[in-house]
Amino acid sequence: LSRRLFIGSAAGAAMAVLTPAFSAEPIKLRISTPAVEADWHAKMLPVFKQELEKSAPGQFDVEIHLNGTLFKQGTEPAAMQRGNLEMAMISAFDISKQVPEWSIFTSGYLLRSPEHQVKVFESDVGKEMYGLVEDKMAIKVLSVGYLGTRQLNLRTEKEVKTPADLGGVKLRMPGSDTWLFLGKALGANPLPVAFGEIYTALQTGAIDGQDNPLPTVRAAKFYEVSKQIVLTDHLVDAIFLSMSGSAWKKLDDKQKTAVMDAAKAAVRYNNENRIKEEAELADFFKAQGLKVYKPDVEAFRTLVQKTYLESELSKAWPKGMVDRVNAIK
Ligand code: KDO
Repeated sequence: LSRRLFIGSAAGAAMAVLTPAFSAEPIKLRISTPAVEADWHAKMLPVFKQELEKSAPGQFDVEIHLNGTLFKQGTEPAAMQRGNLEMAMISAFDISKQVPEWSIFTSGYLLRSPEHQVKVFESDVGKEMYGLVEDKMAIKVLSVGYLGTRQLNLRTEKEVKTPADLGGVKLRMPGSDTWLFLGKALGANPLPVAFGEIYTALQTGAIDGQDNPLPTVRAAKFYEVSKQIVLTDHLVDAIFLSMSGSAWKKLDDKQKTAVMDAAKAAVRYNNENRIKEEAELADFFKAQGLKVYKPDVEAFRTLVQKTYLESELSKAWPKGMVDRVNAIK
């Protein structure tokens, strides 16, 4: 109604441009993710929506698309860059395709814990690295969420103590070079498979195993088609709640603050719940009949760190960045 009142009035038209908060049409924010409904990074999206509705009533229309139904896993950054999607939760692996400096965060055994992850991204390191994403990708990172610590989950029974025990093991990884590199660094034979196809691939034996944090192994029910979980702790993984630069630029300052605060609230909800559940899940999987055990983590850490430091990937890491990340306590 308010919009119709502006029609034909020059002053009204100017006002409509200057004060987007009064626009009758809420700003559409479509979020696309491969996450399944029961996982914490999916459950945090309604929190984002509710928080935004509280602080900016009627100004946003948040649409949540799960299970990779709107955009396929890994295609979200390009969709945001083309203006076809407003928001997504992207990984360091997605980012490093366009910003090679970011492959530092795809490296196994660098970040030490969820607390370390938060501190790193709240520090100058985070500011600098987010700046690269804005400059090179025109994507605004709103906040970092803890996806969990990645572990191995196998349908085979052979015990895994060291990287050598993964020789010839067909380990599903998401479909990009940096992900496959991680699988290889662990000693396995990595195969690219989309997240939505893991369950069937485990069930049919197309793959021997996959890696994901324990809350995801529960939420996506991978444990139903697995015999063992090997607690390698190989990657303290992150998901970056992000907005396309073009959508971000259209917001006024108040709306930007509302979006940032809602993102922080959502991520806080994710982190608290995920960390709590992650600590309890080994018992749950054991009760489901799986073997759950720690391998020789030092053997994995030593090999993986060496492999990354000697790789082509590490040549793109900003100078001194590993030391700066390590120095954050
Ligand atoms: C996966 O495909 O293994 C992964 O964990 C990779 C993440 O970057 C992220 O895309 C995640 O899947 C999805 O959000 C589904 O949980």
